[in-house]
Order: sequence, then structure tokens, then C-alpha cells
Amino acid sequence: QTKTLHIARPEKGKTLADFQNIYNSIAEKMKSESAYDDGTGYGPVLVRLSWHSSATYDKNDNSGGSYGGTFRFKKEASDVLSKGLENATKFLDPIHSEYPWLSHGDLYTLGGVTALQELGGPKTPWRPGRVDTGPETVPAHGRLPIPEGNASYVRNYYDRFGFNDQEVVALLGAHILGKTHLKNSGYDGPWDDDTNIFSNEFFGNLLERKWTLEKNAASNMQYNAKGGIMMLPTDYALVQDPKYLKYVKKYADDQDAFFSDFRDIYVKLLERGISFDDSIEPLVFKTLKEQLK
Ligand code: HIF
Repeated sequence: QTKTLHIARPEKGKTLADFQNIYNSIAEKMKSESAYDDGTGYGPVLVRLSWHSSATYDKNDNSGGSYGGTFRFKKEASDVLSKGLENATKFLDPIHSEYPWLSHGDLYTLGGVTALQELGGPKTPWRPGRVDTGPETVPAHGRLPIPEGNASYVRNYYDRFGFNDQEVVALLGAHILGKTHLKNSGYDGPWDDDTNIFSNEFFGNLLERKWTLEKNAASNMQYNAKGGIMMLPTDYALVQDPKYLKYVKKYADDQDAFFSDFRDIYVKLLERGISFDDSIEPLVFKTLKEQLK
């Protein structure tokens, strides 16, 4: 089988300071538009966009992934499983107008890294070099995961990226951020009371709350707990499978281990399929708070 080659070619002449400027523009815009989605702000939907723009990856032919920035095309963004992400691309459009030299793949992934750090997540090294490709490189719909799946569905799904059980559990911890919306996905509610603070509480909630499988207003089955928080079937699968459960317990007990493992798998997700030359240094950005000091 022929494999698509995605060679990183960073924007010419740009340094850490240039990318930190973009980080700051995104972070400042998040602050000034913090009322979005009943006060959740844009952070979660930016993390989700970074993931969906990487989620088309297939290790078998190295197609899809974040490289080409193809989420900017209707052909990709119109997948019903991506409903709601137009809010994230609209948020980032003016950032791209401010920095037109930045590729869309770099913009979408940097948006996620910025949001993650500003919401209290781990410091996440990021490498530039994605290059816009044309609409002909958009894979057919069908590469995004469905929320109805069980543990073997989740395991099989992430095998397409080459992720193991430990990596899958760590990654799924990002469902502490934001919420599900009936009008987007047909699911309803947040995963936690705090929708915009990154922490290991996703795992604590999975283990400690009393979950009931119920039909929501869109007739989809979801797990609900007191206080109006929820889990998707794919989230709940992590406590139903003993191999996953082991890591759920570990991350619930050890926030540092979660932060470090999450950072590693999130970077891997955002860089899947891209060849980076050794000379391309990972960039580590300061949060807005750190820059005040
Ligand atoms: Fe999500 N995800 N995700 N997800 N996701 C939703 C929302 C968010 C899946 C389904 C959904 C990951 C994996 C999976 C975020 C981040 C990540 C929604 C609700 C659904 C249905 C959308 C809506 O109604 O607005 C499935 C089936 C996944 C594989 C098992 C990642 C690991 C957790 C990779 C990931 O990072 C974020 C953030 C949101 C919240 C968006 C918001 O607008 O608040």
C-alpha cells in the first residue's frame, strides 16, 4: 500500500516569539469572549477542534490527520459528528487573518494547545510545520468515533491511530472539558460542574458517582449522575473493561501521572502522520498568567 508522506515544513523565518504572539492572541480572545456557551468559554470547543482536525488519521496509509488543515473545507467540517465545531473555526478565523502566514493545521492544533494550557492543563510542547493541502486530500466521512460504542469499539477505533489501552484512557480524560449539547450530538449535559478547568476529575467522577443509564430528550442512552453530570457510553466503557479500569484508577489517584501521560498522548494525536526533522524544536509556550510575573 502506498503511504501519504506528510513532511513538516515550518513557516519560514518564524521563531518561538512569533508563535507565542499567536498563542497570546488566542488566549486573549478566549478571555474577552468568556460568556460563550453559558460561561464555559471557547476553550473546550477549541480542544475538540484540535482533536477532530487530527481524528481523520489512518495509520494504514498515513492519510488524514492534522497536517493539511482540511477541516477548513465544508467537505470535512460537514460531518454530522462535528456539529458545533463551526463555533471554533469562526472563533479562529480572525486569528488567521491576523497571522495569514500560519497554516490551518498549525492554527487548529495551536488553538487546542493554547486552550488546554489556559484551562490549567499540562505544559504541552508543540511543533510547527503543517502545510495546507487541497480538498482532494479530505478523506470520506466515517473516520470520527460514534458515542454509542462499547470498550471493544473504543479499543478498535483507536487502533487506527496506533494507540494502546493506557494511551486511550489518558486521552479520554479530556472529557472533563465542556459539555454535550442536544442540538449538536443528541447528548445532553456536562461531564463535571466545572466545564472549563482541566483536571483528573473525569476519572474521579467515573469511579465515585452513582451512574444510571437513561434515555435523553433525543432518545439516546446516556449515563447520568446527581447534579446533572453525564457520561457517554464510550466514556463509561472505561470502567466496564478491566484493562481500561486499571488506568482509570491510576489516573483518579495520581493527577501528576495523568497530566504527564495526557500531554504525551495529546501531542502524539496532534502530530500523527507527520515527519518532523530533528532540527524542528518543540516550542513550549508561557500562559498569559506566567507572562504577568
Ligand atoms: Fe469528545 N465529544 N469524543 N473528545 N469532546 C464531545 C465533546 C467534546 C467523543 C464524542 C463527543 C475525545 C474523544 C471522543 C472533547 C474532546 C475530546 C461530544 C459532544 C461528543 C458526542 C458534542 C456536542 O454535543 O457539542 C467520542 C465518541 C470520542 C472517542 C471515544 C478526545 C478524548 C476525550 C480525543 C478529546 O480530546 C471536548 C473538549 C468536548 C466538549 C466540546 C464543547 O463544545 O464543550
